[in-house]
This record gives sequence, C-alpha cells and structure tokens, in this order.
Amino acid sequence: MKYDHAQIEKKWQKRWKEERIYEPDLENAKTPFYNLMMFPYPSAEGLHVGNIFAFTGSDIYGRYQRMKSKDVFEPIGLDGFGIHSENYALKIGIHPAEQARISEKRFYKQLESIGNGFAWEEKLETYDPEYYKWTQWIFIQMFKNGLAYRKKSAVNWCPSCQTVLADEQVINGRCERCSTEVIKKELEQWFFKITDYAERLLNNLDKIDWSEKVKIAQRNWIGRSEGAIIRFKIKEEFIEVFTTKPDTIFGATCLVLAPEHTILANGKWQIVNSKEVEDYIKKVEFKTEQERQENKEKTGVELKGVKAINPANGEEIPIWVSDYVLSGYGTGAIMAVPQYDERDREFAEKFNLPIVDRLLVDKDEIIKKIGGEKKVNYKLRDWLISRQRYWGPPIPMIFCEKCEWQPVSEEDLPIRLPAIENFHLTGTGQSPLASMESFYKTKCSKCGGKARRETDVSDTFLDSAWYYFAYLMRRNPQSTIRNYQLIFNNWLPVDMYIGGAEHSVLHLLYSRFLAMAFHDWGLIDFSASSGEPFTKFRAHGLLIKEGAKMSKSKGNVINPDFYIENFGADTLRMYLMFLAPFEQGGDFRDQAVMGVYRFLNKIIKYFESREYFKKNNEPSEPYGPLKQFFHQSIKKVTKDIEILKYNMAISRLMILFNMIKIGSVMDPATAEIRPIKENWYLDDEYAGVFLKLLAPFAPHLTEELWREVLGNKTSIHKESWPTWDEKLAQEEEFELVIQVNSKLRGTILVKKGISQKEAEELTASQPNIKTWLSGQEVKKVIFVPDRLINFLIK
Ligand code: ANZ
Ligand code: ZN
Repeated sequence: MKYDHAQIEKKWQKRWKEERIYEPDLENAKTPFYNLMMFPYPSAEGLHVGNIFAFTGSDIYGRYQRMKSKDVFEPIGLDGFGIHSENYALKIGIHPAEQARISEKRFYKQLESIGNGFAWEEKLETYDPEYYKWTQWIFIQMFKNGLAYRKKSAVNWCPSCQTVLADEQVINGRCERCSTEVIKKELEQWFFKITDYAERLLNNLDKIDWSEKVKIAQRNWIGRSEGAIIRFKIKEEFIEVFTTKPDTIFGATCLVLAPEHTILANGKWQIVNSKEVEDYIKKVEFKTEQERQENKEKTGVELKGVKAINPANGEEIPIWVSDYVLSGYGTGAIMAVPQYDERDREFAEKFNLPIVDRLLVDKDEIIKKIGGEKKVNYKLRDWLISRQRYWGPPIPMIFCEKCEWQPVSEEDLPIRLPAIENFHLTGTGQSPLASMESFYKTKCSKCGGKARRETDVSDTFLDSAWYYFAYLMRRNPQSTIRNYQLIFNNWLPVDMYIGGAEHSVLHLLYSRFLAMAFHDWGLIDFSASSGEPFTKFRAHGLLIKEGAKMSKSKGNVINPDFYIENFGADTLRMYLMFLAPFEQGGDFRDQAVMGVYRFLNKIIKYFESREYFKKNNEPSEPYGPLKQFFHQSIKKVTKDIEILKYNMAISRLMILFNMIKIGSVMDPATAEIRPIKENWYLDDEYAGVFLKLLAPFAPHLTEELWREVLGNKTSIHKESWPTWDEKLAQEEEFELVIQVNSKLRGTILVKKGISQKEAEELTASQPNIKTWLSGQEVKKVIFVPDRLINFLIK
C-alpha cells in the first residue's frame, strides 16, 4: 500500500477547518491555553524552513496541551508592514500594497500546508487598517500618558534605506536590513520612554520562566550600573562625571569630555586651541557609537588653557575631548584613571599622560567626603519610533502652530496610509508622505486651525509589540483593546511563547514594555504576572544545512515546499523535530529525511494491514512486557514533550513502534532486544495509544489511521492524552556495587541503564564514599554497566 501523503494531508486540512477543530470558544473557554509563536514577516522567498522548524515545535506543544484538555488558541498572522517588505517591493518595483497581497496568498498557502493547528478565523495582518487603527491608538495613549515625546538627536541613519534605525537595528555598525554602514544624522524624532521602565524590566526577569540566554541578553541590554556622580571644578563651573569606580579617584589624572558635551558648544572657556578642538569635533561627528567603542587607536585633543581640579586631592588635571567618551551615557564626561581602566590606559599611553600609582580608597567614604552622590545608570535608551518611510502606520499626530503637537481624535482612526503612486524614498530624510499635500494638510484637532500631519510612520516593532492582543480582537467587534479588561482577560498572559533568540532585545523587550504600560493604564489586569505578557518563553535553535549556514549566495537554502510535496508535511515536521533538540537547532540532512519518511510508511502499512490484531482469538491485552514498555513510553514521551525534547520523544516512538512490529521488547537499560511471545499482538486500545503519542508530531497521518482505520468518528486531536500506570512505568532498578580500590564500600539503588558519568556523580556524593575519596586523587574509575563502580586511588 502506498502512503499517499498529498491526498491524506489535503483531506484533513480541509476537514479540520470545516469541523473547526482548532477554533477555541474565545468567550467561554474553561481552560484557556494561549499558545503563541512569533508570526512571520513575509519575505521574498516565502516561508523559510527555519520558520517551519519553529512553528512545528510550537504546534507540537499546542497539540499536546489540547489533548491535555486545554482550550488551545494558536493564532497566526503576518507582520507585513515595515522596512523589510518595503525594501523588497522597491527592489522589484511593485507597490508594497500590491506585493503584500501577493505575499499574503503565498504565505497563507504555505502555512496551511504544514498542518499546524492554527485558529485561522483570527488571522491578521499588521498592514490591515483595522489592525493599525489600534497601533495608532496605542501611540496616542503613549502620548497622553507622557510616554511619547519628541527630541532632536543624533540618530542612526542608513544611507541606503534612507531611514533612521533604532540602536537595536544597527549590527556591528551596519544596517540590520541591508548591511550598509550606518552614519549619524541630526533629526527631530518621536521616542517612547522605555527608560522609565528600566528597573521593572530588569527586576521582573527574575520572575518569568524564560530561556536563560534571552534573560541574559535583556539584562545586558538594559545594562544597569551602580556608581556615583562626582563633580570636578573648572574655574567657576562644575563638570559632572559618572563613574562606577569612585574608589579609584586618586588615580584620576585627566578629565575627558565627549565631543557632543554641551560645555564645548557654549564657548564660555577661553580655550587657546579652540580651532583645533572644533576641527576634531567635526571630524568625529559622523562616527557611530559602535565605531567609537571599537578597539582602535584612541584619538583626542587637549583643551589648552583650562584645567580641572580633582576633588579628592586638589590636584590640577588636564581636560581632553575624545570620542571614546559617549554623549548618550552617564553624563558624557569621565574621569580617566589609566592605572585601573583599560581604555583610559590606552588613551594615556597614546598621549603621554601621567599614569600614577595610587591606592584605592573606601568607596562610600570618598563619595561622602567630596560631596558626590550615588547613582544608578542604565545603558537602555528610549525607543526611537519615527521612520521616514512609506510602508507603516502613519503616526497619528498633528502639528498646529498654536497648539503644537496634538493627537488626532480617536474617532478619526485609522489614519489610513494613502495609496500613493510614488512610494519611493525622497532622499531628503523625509517620508514620501511629506510630498503629498492632500495627506498632510489638515485641521488642528484642538483649535480647528490650519495644521500639518506628521508624515513619518511608526517603527515595525510597534506593530508586533501588541499583536497577541489583536488576535483576540478579531471575532468579536466589541472586543477592542480599549475595553480589554471586560472581554478577554482570561486568555492573558500568554501561556507559552516560542520564537527566535534574535528577538531577545527588540521585540521581546518592547512587548514587555507595552504590556506594563497597558497594565499601568488599567487596560488589562496583568497583576498576576507583575505586568508581564508572556509567562513562559522558549527560544528555538537554528537550522544549518550539512554543516554550513544556509544562505542564498551559497545556494543551500532549503525549500520546504519541495519536501512537503514529495514526502508530506508530516515527514518534514517529524524530521525537523528529530534532527536535534528543539532549543538547540541542528543540521538538515536529506538522507535523514528519507529515514523518517520510511518510518511513517511502515506505520501506515502496519495499520492498514491490521496486523496488530490478527491474533484476535487471544485474550484482550497485549503481552505484559510490551504493555510495560508502553507505559514507560507514555511517561517518557510526555516528559520529553514538556521540556521540548521532541527529538527524544520521537526516538522513543520509533523504538516503541519497532517493538510493536517485530513483537519484541528492548530492555531500556541494556538495549537488549528479546522476543516477547510467539502470539503477540496489539489491541485497538494500545494501537490508539500509539497513535495519540504520535499525533502532535504527525497530525495528518495519525488522524487518517485513527478515523479511517480504527473507525473513530471524531478527531484524534480532541482526544485526551494517554496516561500511564506508574507501577508499570517504573523503570527497573538494581543495586549498584560501590568499591574503592576494589574493596566493597557500599551499595546504592539506581535505575538500570545508568551511565558511568551519572553513576560517578551519584556515588561520589554518598557521604561514606565521600569520606573514602576525600583528599585523594582518583587515578581511574572502572565501571561495569548495571553492576559496579570501582574508584582506584593511590
Ligand atoms: C573611572 C573608572 C575607573 C571607571 C576604573 C571604570 C574603571 P559601565 O560599567 O558600562 O557603566 N564611563 C562613564 N561614562 C562614560 C561615557 N559616557 N562614555 C564612555 N565611558 C564612560 O561603565 C562605567 C564606567 O565607564 C565609568 O567608570 C567610566 O569610567 C566610564 F578603574 O570611571 B569609570
Ligand atoms: Zn491648534
């Protein structure tokens, strides 16, 4: 019999939709489980196999929860606004709105083909006016709550994308999208005050169950430093410096200012070499922070004719300007301590400044003595929202000469993005909307006078910072984010969120910030989770192809459609989950795909020939050892799914199937296979258990066998997850003999199959064995599996 995966998969995808298997009752669900995965942005190439890896892993978890009787909500949508889509549209010369329609079709078709339990009825696109109406509404609330403000500042500017980039979008000094070197530009921009939440964003990390690497990335990004502000006297003025090491102050031999320091611009001091200083400042003006922090040779100019006084010892020290001091951090000025600080040492060596040898002093005391104050600093900067682009939600603000900046009236939302012919970039640093009078000419929302609309659009990361609310708003028109409290509070926070670690500091931080703000405004009650939107987050690993990173230039990008067409979505899903631990990622190998395909083929053949009950004159239970192995397997697969060790679960299912098929059991401890009985068989119940365990991984195939072969009327995916009998599931134990220098020193009860490493750790920590080994050098360990361990010491 042939495994007609195409026919099976199409059939069930259609039936699931008709039967609304994956549409929870959003209003009345008793046990809501919000299973969220990061929605994709539509790229030129269509869905990447890496997306499918992530989505499958998330879907398995969702399917498992559904079978554990949860009302699972697993929505999907497209993050289709933003630079990425816009750049692609520009490149191929199609209007972004047109391109969005094309990508949408393609992406949704692909997303259907992978067989996830998506709640299709709630799908959304961020460029839908019904969606961005609320993105704009959020902007207005930010403004009304004092969290959105305008500031003229040097921003990261990508000369190729002709737009401002957030710090997070600059990777090694280059644009995250196009890799062009980023320069600095002065522009007036909208910012969100995420820094107001720095402390909470940091402290809450200890309260949430997230992948540790993501927490670490966020901690570093927030970058809390404890230190002090110390004032250095210069003539009649003071310059403040921020230092994390006030105890080094006696070694401070120089004061260094950032080139942007305001004191340099106001020209109060009589600087002898002011021309030289000005030239230096001009020279470094366009350097990015990244460049300035690079470990290159230090540059700088001394301000001749002025000196600063070290408040600790009254010494006169020179003042320099150098670009290794950044303007946006601390006070934009430092005391250089070449004796203790690496960068200061390089600087001092380059310019032959004194490096003095001074002792450290009590920290706290010196601050008191010289009148400094303790200060906590954060690396985190405010979130730059403005984008001088076309393909995004217009920022819903109006400028009136009389009333200054006003939000548009909420009734006027959405402010639609006009279908502008020329969406190309202007090159002037303004959005294409700025050349469209019919768009920007308007009346002031407050006084009715002549006014001008903001023509910048908002950052894509604003679109994606709240989308998990929006999914719940789709079906019921009453359920808007405005009256969230009343409607869908029971679904939030999100129970499980899965996505890429590359979003550690962008999307995940912004989403947390917005959720906290929503909570503070009383929009939603997140107090149970301290304002956190995602209770649990797991980062998935990345896929490589035969040892190499996948890239278009290498021509080794995997086209998932090919595998789905030829081997089926179930094969691709199982293979992707089998190749490595989900959170680690791994290597895609064609050969191994075939292995999984053959495995599924065997299952279908076995079930369709109904071999499993051909000995139906036998008593109605499978033979004991097989039954025992079943229960051990239920336990193992369950535990593995819970910790996302899908590869381990699949490998166990493969072993289990072989046991069933060849009528043998493997001793899990020794890997020894023994025949169980001549007339072995499986009954319908255990056949069903096997299918249920396999269902999250191969949803189509198991549904087919469950309904068409076992004759069930309803979906396997609504069945309850198999439970195990703890007595039967217990793996065998034995007494491990512990020897030291071949003499019996104790025994310990351990499970069969224990590895040498596990055995060593376990036995060495036994109190009596510890005594024998303490202070001794273990020369060798002899380990006889399932029998003894022998520590040889001198
Ligand atoms: C004297 C000193 C001595 C320092 C020493 C460090 C070690 P973090 O931990 O990153 O907060 N610093 C302060 N403001 C700066 C700026 N705007 N640009 C560049 N560097 C700046 O680092 C704080 C330390 O970085 C501060 O403490 C200051 O140097 C420097 F043995 O002061 B320290
Ligand atoms: Zn006005």
